[in-house]
Amino acid sequence: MDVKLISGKSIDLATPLVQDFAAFINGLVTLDKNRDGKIDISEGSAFAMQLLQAVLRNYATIGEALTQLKDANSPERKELIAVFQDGFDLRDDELEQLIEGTISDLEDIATRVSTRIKEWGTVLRS
Ligand SMILES: [Ca+2]
Ligand SMILES: [Ca+2]
Repeated sequence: MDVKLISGKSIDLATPLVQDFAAFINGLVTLDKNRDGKIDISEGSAFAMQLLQAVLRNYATIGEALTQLKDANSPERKELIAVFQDGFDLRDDELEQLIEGTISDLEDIATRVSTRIKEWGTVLRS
C-alpha cells in the first residue's frame, strides 16, 4: 500500500484534484449563467451537484491527493499548474492569463525561496 510511486506517477491523485479545482473555479465564476447579476436556484443547485459529484469522486483519495500536492517537487508543481491552466477558463481571457501567470510566478518564487532556505541551513550548520 505504501509504495513510493515512480516520478511522474507521484501526482496521479493530485492531478484530478487540480482539474476539479479548476472546474470548481470556472463554475463559481460562471454561476450566473444568464448574467443577470443574480444566481437563481437552478443555477445554484446545478453547481452544488457538480461540486458534490467531484467531492464524491475524489473522496476516497482526497487525503493522499493533498499529501501529493504538499510533497510535489518543483517539476511536479509545474505540471500541476499546467493542468490547472488547461482546465481554468474565463470568458475574460486577459484576466485568465493574469491569474495563470501569477500562479506560475508564485511557484517560481516559492521554489527559489525554499532553495535559498536550504542554502542558509547548509551555511549555518557548517
Ligand atoms: Ca486556461
Ligand atoms: Ca478563456
